[in-house]
Amino acid sequence: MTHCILIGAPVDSGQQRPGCLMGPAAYRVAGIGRTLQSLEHSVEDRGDMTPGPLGAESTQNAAVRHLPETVAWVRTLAEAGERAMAEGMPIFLGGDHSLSLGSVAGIAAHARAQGRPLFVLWLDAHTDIHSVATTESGNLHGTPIAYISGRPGFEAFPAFPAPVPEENICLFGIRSVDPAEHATLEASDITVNDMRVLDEFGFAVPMRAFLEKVRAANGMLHVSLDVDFLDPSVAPAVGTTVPGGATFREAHLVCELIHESGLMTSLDLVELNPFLDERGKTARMMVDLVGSLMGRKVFDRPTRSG
Ligand code: NNH
Ligand code: MN
Ligand code: MN
Ligand code: MN
Repeated sequence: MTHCILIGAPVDSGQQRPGCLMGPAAYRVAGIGRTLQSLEHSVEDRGDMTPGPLGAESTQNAAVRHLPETVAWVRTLAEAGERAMAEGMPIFLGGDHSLSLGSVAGIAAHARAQGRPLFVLWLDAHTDIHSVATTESGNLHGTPIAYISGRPGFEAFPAFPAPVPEENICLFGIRSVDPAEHATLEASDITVNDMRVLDEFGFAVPMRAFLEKVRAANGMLHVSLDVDFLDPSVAPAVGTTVPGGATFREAHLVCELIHESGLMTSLDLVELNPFLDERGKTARMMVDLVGSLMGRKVFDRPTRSG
């Protein structure tokens, strides 16, 4: 049994299509609390966070939008995340992906205090490794991987507490990479499981390889699940759909493997835009995936082959 701490993060400032701020409400309506309770977990809903007072942060990059608001969210969510880690498993209900600038900062601070390495699994169509200084779209939801891996360009933000080593980061489901991101990743030790890799090896083999690395290091595992990891046919409610994503079964398999590993210590659910949904379909899909991540299965049996 896990003590699940729901943290509403109605962040909408990291991209330009309003609606992600309705995400936390949609997850509650779709039954995230009931789903977790039905799996025998205890659930504590801390409600929706609000960002602290805005500062006067600025950047040379004129494209960047909502910098002070994003920095304010980072402070609020980092504090909420660090506090929740001491008491259970934080589940951040987003909100766009810029919320992970804050959630992972808080979790990294906790992991450092515990003296344990942190690993990050990024389930996403995108690599989100722009820096504030170089993003061309100016949408800060495209930057968290750069911040958490300790890259430069985040002078306006609180210093990242304990940068996550590149070898501990796994991007999974990738199929949309901007040129600057491509160059950064080519020169890094971040694992990029793009769809080409997943088509050839399937989802299970690369996922197990990463989970084994986490286990061998006695690491903590943060999972960041972007709605656009999924194929638009099963998850239309996201501003940045990209064709060719994880199917219903592939996504559940990934979640089941993560659950069986017993390694996940925190979770973000990001980019759901309920305004774009079809009668709650995507919100329900995401809640169902949380069910698989937290132990729902058809039969209880050892599932490793052999
Ligand atoms: N790479 C693009 C940008 O920086 C898109 C990022 N959009 C996402 N990320 N949805 O997951 O604007
Ligand atoms: Mn705006
Ligand atoms: Mn993302
Ligand atoms: Mn994405």
